[in-house]
Amino acid sequence: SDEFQVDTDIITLTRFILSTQQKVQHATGELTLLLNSLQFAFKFIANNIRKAELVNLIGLAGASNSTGDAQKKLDVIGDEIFINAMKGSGNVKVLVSEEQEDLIVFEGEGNYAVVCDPIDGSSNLDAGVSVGTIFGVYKLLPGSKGSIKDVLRPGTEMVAAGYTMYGASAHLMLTTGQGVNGFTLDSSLGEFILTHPNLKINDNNKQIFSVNEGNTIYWDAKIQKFFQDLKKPQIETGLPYSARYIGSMVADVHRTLLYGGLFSYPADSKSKNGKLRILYECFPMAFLLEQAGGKAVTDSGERILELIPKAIHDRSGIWLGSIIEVDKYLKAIGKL
Ligand code: P6P
Repeated sequence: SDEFQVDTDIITLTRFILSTQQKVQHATGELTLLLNSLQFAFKFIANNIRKAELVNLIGLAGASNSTGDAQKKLDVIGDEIFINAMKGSGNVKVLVSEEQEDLIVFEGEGNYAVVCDPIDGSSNLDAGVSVGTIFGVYKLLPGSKGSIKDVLRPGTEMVAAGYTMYGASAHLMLTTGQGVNGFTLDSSLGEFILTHPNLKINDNNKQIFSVNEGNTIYWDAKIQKFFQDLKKPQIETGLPYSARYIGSMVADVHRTLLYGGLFSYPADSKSKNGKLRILYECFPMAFLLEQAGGKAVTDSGERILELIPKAIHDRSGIWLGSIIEVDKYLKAIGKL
């Protein structure tokens, strides 16, 4: 027949947020407004990443960011887009960005603090690897006028977190503390559409580990042994684990959320506190994994979300994935 299936009742991110807002007691609609400003930033960044290959935005911008990494033009553009979107939202008071040495305090009466890595994994951009924006949201502390105290807090106090991965399409994975929901950008509509409702991590013992084995000689002996053991035939399956490592946290975590397995970036003798940043890489990913029925711990087996950063660019070792996989690590270090 010449008829074609049209879903005339799609759930956009805006509609989804409004529906969840109605369920949250005393919701003022402010978080809804903030999430709409966030989604604008994601659409604008996605648009620029798409164009990057065409107008050759990729390539060194000359400057270097607060943590000394060589900065790519898209990093600069992503950071500016994000800062302007948060400033324009009218309800963000404090902003921490991986690209900014110090936190930014906006004028106005905003009630939220946002932490973000505007383009995480950007060193892979030239290779066409999926990169992403990672973000977390805190409500300002009671009576706060906006200061560093609003963000040097445990991840358990975040009210929202997630990432948008810019791959074949843009995928937004979002939690506001009631589970994880995934949205895919329909660029012809300019809307994020709900495509992964109430996402739960695949915990069917999918034996994948994801770590940069180039750091093996820098790991402590227990961690070296842990990964050596994963490479042997496992009791449950008679097979060794598969190794999958992209080197872009958003892409590696996205695969872990959808397929299961274990992702890790341990601290080592080269990076004593680990490489990934607590506020805008570890916390948002840990929040998502826990809300999807997974787990996220530090090298010593503590819950990532209970860390309290001392400085806005502090780092931590991190192990995240399905409970069954993270528990194997906890057993290996005698925490279970
Ligand atoms: P390595 C990308 O630069 C990043 O910050 C994360 O996205 C990624 O997980 C990690 O660093 C990769 O680091 O040392 O394995 O190249």
